[in-house]
Amino acid sequence: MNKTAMISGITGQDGSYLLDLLLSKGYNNIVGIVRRSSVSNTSRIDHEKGNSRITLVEGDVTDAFSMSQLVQKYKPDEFYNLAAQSHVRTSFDQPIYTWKTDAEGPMYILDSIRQHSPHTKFYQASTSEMFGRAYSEKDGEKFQDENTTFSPQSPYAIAKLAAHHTVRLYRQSYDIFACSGILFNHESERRGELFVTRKITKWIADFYRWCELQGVGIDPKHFDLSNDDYICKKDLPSPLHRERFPKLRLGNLDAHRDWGHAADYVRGMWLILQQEEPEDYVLATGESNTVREFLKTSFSYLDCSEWEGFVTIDPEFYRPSEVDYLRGIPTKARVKLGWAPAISFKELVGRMIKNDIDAV
Ligand code: NAP
Ligand code: F7E
Repeated sequence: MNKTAMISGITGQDGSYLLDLLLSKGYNNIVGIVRRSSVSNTSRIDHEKGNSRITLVEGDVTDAFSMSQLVQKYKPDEFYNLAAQSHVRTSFDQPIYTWKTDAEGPMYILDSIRQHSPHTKFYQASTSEMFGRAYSEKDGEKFQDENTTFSPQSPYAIAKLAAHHTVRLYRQSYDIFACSGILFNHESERRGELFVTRKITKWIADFYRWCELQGVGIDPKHFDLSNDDYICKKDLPSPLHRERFPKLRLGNLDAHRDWGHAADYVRGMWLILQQEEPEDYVLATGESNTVREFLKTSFSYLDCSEWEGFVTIDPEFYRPSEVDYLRGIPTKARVKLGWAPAISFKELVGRMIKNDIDAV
């Protein structure tokens, strides 16, 4: 297929799955924008190292000059802007940096397209975080879809909402094929280790291996759990004895999220750019679970039902403002794109647990 796609954020979770998808679709040139870094940041795409259909170029979305140069040089058929400071908690500590990357970055790219490559189709990674505390209600059920109002609750969500409006403005004002996918949480075996799902599955995998070394199963009966910080093997001289394992430290376990698998969601991104008309779409599973349910399902894969004693609630991981309930209804994507997620919540958790256990 004689098509050039440009991906910012190619080294991230979604960028790496999108790369796999576009290669499978036969794109003959995929240009990935990589930030300069003192150590390699390409581990998620190294499995495609040496593929002549991939060109990696240095660039940063906060640098308008570099965006303009790249768009002018490659004039891509499609531009997927996945680059972002994507961690919500971090955005409270680094709001300006988040704004520059997540709000100004997309504007630089869109304006480069307007000036130098108006035929380029543009995809923006919008987010369910833009809904914040807002929801719609039908028959007593809460949900969000394309008609739900926005009520952002973090610097991250505010920056993403600014970008979302920028996309709409450039589409309406300059006739650019620019679309936003409003994606609900999607995770995977390649998820960053500071997001709650991967933090949980990685901790469980490490703990599982540690238990194996101790010659015991994951069962509270083998442990003294009275210490807030450590899980100690029973019948040892003191809790400071070396045979102890740090507890899993988490914040709010009651937040609801609509979790899907990233491989399904990048397929949706691609479909959005293959339509006749540029439009915005919600991609979600329609199912919402709490962090507590994610924990329960994760531990259940190791036949452990009494996991509470392994977890410590740490105020450090609470946010100044929380998004309590997210459940997306992707009817528009199902009807217009023919999109539906193939991987269930339970399968997602199982895949992440297996991957982390295999990796330890
Ligand atoms: P991720 O794993 O954190 O990846 C972010 C990517 O952006 C990385 O490749 C990162 O590069 C790159 N990046 C950050 N700042 C940059 C800059 N200034 N210039 C160029 N590249 C930069 O995020 P993800 O989960 O794949 O998410 C992809 C996009 O979807 C993000 O925009 C995110 O906000 C959005 N989103 C994600 C979800 C989700 O649940 N995953 C849901 C809705 C929307 P390094 O590798 O060098 O750090
Ligand atoms: O938090 C709670 C936390 O950081 C999920 C990003 O991809 O999805 C992601 O944002 C929930 C929150 O994801 C910990 O308070 C409890 O309620 O995994 P998260 P997120 O904030 O939902 C959206 C759609 C995006 O767009 C973002 O880019 O889990 N939680 N304890 C914790 N969260 C973290 N990170 N760490 C904890 O220890």
